Amino acid sequence: MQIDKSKFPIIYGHDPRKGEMFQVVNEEGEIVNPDFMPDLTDEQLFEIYTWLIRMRISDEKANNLQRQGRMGTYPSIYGQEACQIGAVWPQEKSDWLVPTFRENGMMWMKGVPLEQTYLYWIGNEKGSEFAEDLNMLPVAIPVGSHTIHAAGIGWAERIKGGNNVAVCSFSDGATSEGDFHAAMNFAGVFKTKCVFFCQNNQYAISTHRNIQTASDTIAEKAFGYGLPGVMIDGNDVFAVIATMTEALKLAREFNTTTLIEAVTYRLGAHTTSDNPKIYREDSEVEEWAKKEPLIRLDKLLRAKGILDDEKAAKVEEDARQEVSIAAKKALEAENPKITDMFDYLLSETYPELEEQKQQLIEETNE
Ligand SMILES: Cc1ncc(C[n+]2csc(CCOP(=O)(O)OP(=O)(O)O)c2C)c(N)n1
Repeated sequence: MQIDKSKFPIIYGHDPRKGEMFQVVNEEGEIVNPDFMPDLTDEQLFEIYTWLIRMRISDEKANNLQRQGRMGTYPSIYGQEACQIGAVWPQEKSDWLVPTFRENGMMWMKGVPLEQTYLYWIGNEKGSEFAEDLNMLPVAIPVGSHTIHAAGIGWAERIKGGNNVAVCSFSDGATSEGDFHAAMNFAGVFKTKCVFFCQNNQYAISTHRNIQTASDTIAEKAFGYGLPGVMIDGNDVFAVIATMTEALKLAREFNTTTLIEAVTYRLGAHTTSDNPKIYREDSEVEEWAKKEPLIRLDKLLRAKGILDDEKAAKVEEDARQEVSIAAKKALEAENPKITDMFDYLLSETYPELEEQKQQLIEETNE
């Protein structure tokens, strides 16, 4: 079926090759593209604000837990919350989320309780045991590897005549991996029901985006695979929601995968093991900090009379309490048994593995 491109004005109306970047609300909190402002009630706008605060405080808590030696490691989403919210907000519950390791906020919105995400980063496998009805894959640590899984799911959905879309989230560094290119090629050839959502947060650990790829934008890589690509302001939650809404529709109705490049910035460290001061200037961070997603959302909501100091203080207080409870639950959770690694790795065991398991039991008295 021929796509009527005029029905997808964000995706087909903004060409990354011309340097065009889609935005709805600017850094000052002004709606600069009113035709594209998602149709949201005041309650929904407030809910989006609340999510942003909850994510920010949960992030701060995780960093603190790691510094106190109570969490193994943690990848911060500080500064990337608009992407985290906007990528999930328009999804149907039955759509798939195929996340990389920096999607703690997306996973929370998708339905993973926060304490479970904390458990994951504490090192407890229960952190990956999701509810049966949650169409979500576990966190992918190998960079870019999950793009292939997403393409497969999107293909299966098409073959089954299903209506669900596989949303795959990753960052700029993943687009330099072979898996990403195989997945994009597959998505183009086999017309999969996917959205590839790239949070270009400017760094792959210490490698800046400019030395990551020679292409001017990440979005334009889509064209080589016969797919649409669009570059958007990833710090503008409304741009992300509007674009993701269109991309989901394009996948659902026309089996066409969009590559969205959401331009954002990782304000924190790569993970708690990283010291970004070694490879980037404070002045660069300060410049990006002016563009972060909360400032403009706060301004917009206050201008609309939806937010004031009292309401903001209450949202923060509630979030702190909620996050504290989640952390307590995660810290008090039972440790997995050491033999779990044998019991849950393969569906069927074999003699050598059983031998190793017995040896471990004897050595550890577990
Ligand atoms: C295949 C593979 N190579 C290397 C690593 C080590 N590693 C972990 S995160 C990372 C950088 C990823 O950068 P990017 O995709 O931009 O994601 P970001 O961390 O910025 O969210 C690397 C190289 C890995 N996990 N997997």
